[in-house]
Amino acid sequence: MTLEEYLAARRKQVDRTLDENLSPPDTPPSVIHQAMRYAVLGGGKRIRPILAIAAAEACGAQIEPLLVVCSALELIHTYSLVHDDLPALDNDDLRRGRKTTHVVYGEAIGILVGDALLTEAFAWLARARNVRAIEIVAEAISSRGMIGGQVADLEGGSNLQQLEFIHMNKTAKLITASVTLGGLLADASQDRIAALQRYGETAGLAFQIVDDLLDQEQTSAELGKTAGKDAAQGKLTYPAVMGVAEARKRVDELLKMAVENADIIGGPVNYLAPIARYICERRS
Ligand code: GRG
Repeated sequence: MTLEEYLAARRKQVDRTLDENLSPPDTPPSVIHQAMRYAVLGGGKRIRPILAIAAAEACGAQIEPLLVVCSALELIHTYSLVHDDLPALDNDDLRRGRKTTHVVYGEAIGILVGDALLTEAFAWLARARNVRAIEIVAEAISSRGMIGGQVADLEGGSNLQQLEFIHMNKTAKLITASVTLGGLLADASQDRIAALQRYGETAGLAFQIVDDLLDQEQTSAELGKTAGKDAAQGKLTYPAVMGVAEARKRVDELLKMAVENADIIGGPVNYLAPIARYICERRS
């Protein structure tokens, strides 16, 4: 299977899992369930659940029983996008090529959709009956992880160290938790879990540097979200701090480390290295 075929097949499985496990749109009160489905089912690369599935697969697991647990990561990611787009934060009206959830359903429902998705995610994660797996994900998105990164981003920064703190926490920790979750679900050895963590940290940081580069290189239509926001908001980004060429070089260095760790993990079906390349070479 080529990487494109692999990503398309896994995306289809994740989309089907999300559709089948989210409450039907007529569940009372229907507005919240319609809005949750609008937020989650409207596209997206599904990279976090795919990374968890790919990690579990590389460590020898059968993936079908793990789809619900891995898809919980997409609920968490979507909650962060819905809340990030709210007027109090980024105040954005375009996401995944469509109007943002609060623009369609109103701000109050936008807030509650995020809350409901986060809660639903932990109900799905609990199906793994694996307390360590739940703890790893919770820690990654806590005030010492994703939320902390978002707060540091709001406060702004002026140097590379602050920028790396924001990117590691806001983006890389959930990506690292995704691959670690896959390893834990597959009962992987400590050595493999450690390699998955290093893979997640390097591929996760590269993911956000590429996001910074795309924000200034691509159009809103190509990205499906508002482009050029970082510069407009005077945000600290990798290209702003070190220039485009150095930022690309840093992505290449991180990719090399991610691929080395993917190779350590091994396994007969291991798409982690090509997924890291895709993360670094993507155009949206
Ligand atoms: C506001 C709760 C809250 C958290 C804020 C993750 C985050 C932290 C905010 C979301 C906005 C943002 C710029 C996040 C950085 C991570 C990132 C690059 C998100 C976009 O992820 P993709 O490219 O999006 O995977 P798709 O649409 O493909 O799922």
